[in-house]
Amino acid sequence: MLKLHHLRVGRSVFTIWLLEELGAAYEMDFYDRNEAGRAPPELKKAHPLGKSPVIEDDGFVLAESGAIALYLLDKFDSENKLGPPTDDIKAKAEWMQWLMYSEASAFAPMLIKLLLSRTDPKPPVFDGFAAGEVALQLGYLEDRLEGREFVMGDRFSVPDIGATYIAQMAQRLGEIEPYPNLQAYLARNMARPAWQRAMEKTGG
Ligand SMILES: N[C@@H](CCC(=O)N[C@@H](CS)C(=O)NCC(=O)O)C(=O)O
Repeated sequence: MLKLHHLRVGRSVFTIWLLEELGAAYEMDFYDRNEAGRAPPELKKAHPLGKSPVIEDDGFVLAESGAIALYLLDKFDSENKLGPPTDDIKAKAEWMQWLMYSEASAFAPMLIKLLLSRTDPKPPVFDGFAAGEVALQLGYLEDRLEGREFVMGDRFSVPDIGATYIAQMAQRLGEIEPYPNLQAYLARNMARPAWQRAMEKTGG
């Protein structure tokens, strides 16, 4: 059976959410962060980077949320409920852009902001960069969600999982307040039964 290596608390819960959306059969190994908030060394037995999520499927090991998501779609989404549009290469490319966006452009400024929240005094160069970039990325998502229920329109699909991760980070960092579309989007996605099941299975 497919196994997910899940580090508490972190982005692998979003892979669990996808597995739940897909109705996939899977098992989990759980890991807890150390006092410094880092992954324990045992996770390196699953994958050399020692990060989570990592999946194992019949001896095949795969890291990176986006790549894992595409593999899970190929394996479990035969009706293409959560995958890209298939009849228009531009719509498909746009879907890919949103899939990659959360781990690429959006994540780095959020991580800098998170690290700064644990730093005192804050180096002005980093502080200024993070403030501007977080506003740029969250403003971009906010504009994208104007008149749209999900990032690709009226259909929930895999890029919404990463975008929800960014929205949740924004909320945890106290940055979401100026963005009403993003707040409503986060609430809407976290009300989904599959998200609720992921919360129950991981303890939140
Ligand atoms: N780009 C990777 C990032 C993986 C990653 O950094 N995961 C974090 C959890 S949110 C982690 O394992 N951190 C533990 C550490 O670096 O010690 C992905 O999308 O899966």
